Amino acid sequence: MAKVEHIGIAVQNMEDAIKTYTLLLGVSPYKEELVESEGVRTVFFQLENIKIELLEALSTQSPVGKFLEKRGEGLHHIALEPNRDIADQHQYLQSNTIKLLNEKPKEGADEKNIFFVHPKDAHGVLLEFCKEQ
Ligand code: CMX
Repeated sequence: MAKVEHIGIAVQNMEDAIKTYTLLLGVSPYKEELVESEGVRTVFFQLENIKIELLEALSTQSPVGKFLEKRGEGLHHIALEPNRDIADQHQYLQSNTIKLLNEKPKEGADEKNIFFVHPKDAHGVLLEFCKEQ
């Protein structure tokens, strides 16, 4: 069975968001990472069985930059960890005509291989699939 690995939240100002989420979650972030290929600065909080990822855009033209401009701050994506290999999961969904946003899994934040499903093919939710490299 797949599990929810993390939830991504788009924020305008990372410093403000870190303060807020440190207070709300009762834990400090364990990792900060720039993911140039996605145009994003990420900060992760580890909870008991899920992570929260804060996302700040590196540019207005990046996916998170466009999201913030169009929809404002808030829930950006849900990341699922499949129980099968990430490449097998990609192939399985592709063969079932789900619109994927990456031709194949690629390196993402937090030492994971990742790919995204278009929100139009997931009833309005951007889904990420991720698995440890
Ligand atoms: N959640 C739900 N819907 C979303 C969305 C999101 N995060 N981002 C965009 N949409 C919606 C848009 O509102 C739009 O809906 P309407 O047609 O009803 O207006 C639709 O999806 C298409 O959006 P668009 O404006 O045509 O396309 P964009 O250029 O904004 O691209 C998307 C949208 C999802 C294809 C793009 O953001 C993408 O490729 N995302 C995957 C990569 C990514 O998000 N990386 C950042 C996170 C990296 C990390 O976690 O480390």
